[in-house]
Amino acid sequence: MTEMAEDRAARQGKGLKLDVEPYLHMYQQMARIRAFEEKVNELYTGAQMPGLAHLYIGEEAIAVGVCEALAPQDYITSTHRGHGHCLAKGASVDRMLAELLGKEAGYCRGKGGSMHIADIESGNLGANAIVGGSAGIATGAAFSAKRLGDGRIAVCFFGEGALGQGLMYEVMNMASLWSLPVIYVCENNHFNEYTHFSESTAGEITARPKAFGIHTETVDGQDVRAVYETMARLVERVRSGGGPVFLLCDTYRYRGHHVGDIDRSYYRSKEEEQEWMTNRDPLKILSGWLVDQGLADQKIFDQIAAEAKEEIETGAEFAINAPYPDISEVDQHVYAE
Ligand SMILES: Cc1ncc(C[n+]2csc(CCOP(=O)(O)OP(=O)(O)O)c2C)c(N)n1
Repeated sequence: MTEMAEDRAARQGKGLKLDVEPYLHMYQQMARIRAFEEKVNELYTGAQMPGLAHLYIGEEAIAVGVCEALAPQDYITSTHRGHGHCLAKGASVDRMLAELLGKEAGYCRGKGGSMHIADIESGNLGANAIVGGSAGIATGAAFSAKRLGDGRIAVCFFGEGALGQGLMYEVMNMASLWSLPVIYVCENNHFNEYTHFSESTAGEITARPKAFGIHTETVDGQDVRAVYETMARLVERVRSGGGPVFLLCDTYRYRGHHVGDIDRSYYRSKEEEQEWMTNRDPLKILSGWLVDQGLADQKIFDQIAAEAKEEIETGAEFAINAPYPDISEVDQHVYAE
């Protein structure tokens, strides 16, 4: 049983109220990610941000539920849709926004942009513009952790589209053979760019890791409590030498594939989007549950949203006013040896 589940059982047994703080913290993390992404959209549409960004709005419960179950020293790798993963693992809003705006204070001195944020201090080995690209990095990190015996584990976030990449199968094979401490977290938001996953992925997704003998579970990616509790159990299993696992999360991105993908009617309906936003929203699911339990009221959620917005606005102001890197360093820090 996870710590939160134990606490729940113990308190319910004694007729005590649940400890609300961990849940409010998860709500706050999701609200921060949403406010961040809304700001990115605003910066893009206001022509203040160069390049594109792929928004994570709608998928927040996965990044938060997963990262809450990890230790600070554990590794993650991320994707082109990576802002939520970076924030959930502890990246700074200021430095992320500075990176998106091409400023020197950014995580890559402004030379990587949205899809290349890495933050070694928080264990984030990097977002990756290559679909499936980070699977090798996460599996390599797990291999190093096992060799060093340092107790770390690695989480590899990826979209279901990455299952079309051969690298995924090479690494799952190695991870299984060598019993590596790695968790493959597949975020199935139903689309690869503008194509429904049923048109690009044959058979059952879960059959693929199972073919390598990898323990596989499925979770509702809109329910942060379910993601957290599943992950906490899986983390314990992997950390204690149980070998790799694969977690399939069912989710949905509310916005376009990227910020410029406005008219989506040719590949999905407005009704479908509305259904997810109304009935499957991760923030509403958690707040609704907390209210039902008598643990919180709407005032708290409004306050958290206002604080998140303020933090993001302050970060954006910092990033907008920050200097660009000097022209003399245009060819520096862009090549890894
Ligand atoms: C190797 C590679 N092929 C194609 C692309 C172009 N591309 C960028 S995102 C994307 C779809 C990815 O879908 P998925 O992995 O499910 O992630 P999602 O965007 O749904 O989060 C594609 C095909 C790429 N970046 N890298």
